[in-house]
Amino acid sequence: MAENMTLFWGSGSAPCWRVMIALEEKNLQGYKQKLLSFEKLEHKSPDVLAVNPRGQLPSFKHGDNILNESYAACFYLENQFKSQGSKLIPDGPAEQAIMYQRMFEGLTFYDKLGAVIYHEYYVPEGERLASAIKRNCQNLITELQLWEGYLDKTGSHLVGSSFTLADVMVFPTVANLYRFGLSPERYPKLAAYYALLKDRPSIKASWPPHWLEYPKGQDTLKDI
Ligand SMILES: N[C@@H](CCC(=O)N[C@@H](CS)C(=O)NCC(=O)O)C(=O)O
Repeated sequence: MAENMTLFWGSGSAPCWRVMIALEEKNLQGYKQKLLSFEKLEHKSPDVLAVNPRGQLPSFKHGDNILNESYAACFYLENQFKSQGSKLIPDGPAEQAIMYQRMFEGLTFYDKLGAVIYHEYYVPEGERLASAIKRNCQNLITELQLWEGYLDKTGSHLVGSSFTLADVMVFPTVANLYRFGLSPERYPKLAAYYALLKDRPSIKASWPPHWLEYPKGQDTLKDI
């Protein structure tokens, strides 16, 4: 069933990881895949541009259906393979409301994280402003406190005790926090969430290969 699916992806990219977790959860192993190098600009190759004119990853195809947005691909997979593998959208209105809310808040969380960890990458040295760095860090701290509070209420996963699309979307962001040196002691609920999910089979099977190859990450977030 997965043979007519193709995924172009990059190691460590949270959006790519979301799609890979969803594919695993829906038992869609065996899809065609190509791991591309951002450094070598392989995401701007003709093969990717044919699927995704922005030249971004993930770029995903199922038959003739193109889904090059991670959220779109994950919703599609859940809806097309509803009765296969894990059920990722709960039925209850209260659970669904929290799930949708957390999924989309997850985009803000990812943006605020990106503003801190990619600052040096995007802003040339002479143009970096201490005030912007401070504001970006403060924005990230606000997010971390919010997510600590959410996890404090739910206890384990983002929507109560079952794994949902909210976890598919947000876990890769949380894993990046630790890859970039967040203190587990300062944010204990996030640390417990990370510890709970990091060995889940779908997550383990799709763990970024370069993180396995080079287990030591960066310490960008150590003082956050
Ligand atoms: N909204 C897209 C974002 C995808 C995205 O930003 N991908 C990054 C890698 S994490 C990328 O391809 N960046 C290269 C570029 O924009 O040229 C999604 O959720 O799939």
